[in-house]
Amino acid sequence: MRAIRFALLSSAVVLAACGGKKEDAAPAAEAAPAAAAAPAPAPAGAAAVTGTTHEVQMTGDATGYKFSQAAITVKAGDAIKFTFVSGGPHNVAIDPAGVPADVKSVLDANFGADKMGELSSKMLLNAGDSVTISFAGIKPGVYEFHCTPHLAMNMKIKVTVQ
Ligand SMILES: [Cu+2]
Repeated sequence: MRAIRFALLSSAVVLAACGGKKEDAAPAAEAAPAAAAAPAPAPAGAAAVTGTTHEVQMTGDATGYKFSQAAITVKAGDAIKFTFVSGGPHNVAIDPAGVPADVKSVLDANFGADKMGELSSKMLLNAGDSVTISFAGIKPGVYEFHCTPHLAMNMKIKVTVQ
């Protein structure tokens, strides 16, 4: 039975390598068993994530434009992964005026090297696109983020860093 399962997995790998349909996610999972236990990688240029990566969805439909929660509490060292679900484009940004001077450069870098501008993430254009912001090295406080395209529609999320 074990040999048969191995043979099936092997043929799935060959099919995937040839551009055939993906039969099974198992071979990829087996290839990288350590990935699940390790903290999520920080975006390029950002301080390393040492804690939890929280998931937040970004949606837009007939009921409005919003983050999946209006407020979230994280610990320094955590990260938030923002994922475009519907109604984009979306991004994640914060008004520089709302960021203490001694936090600004670290938080800006924590948006990642592909950010669109100071304290403003890249634009997410397609469903499934995401941006991860590291909160490593960020002083405890309350930070009010928004989506730039939908700021006028009140698409905001309050992040409390403990
Ligand atoms: Cu938006």
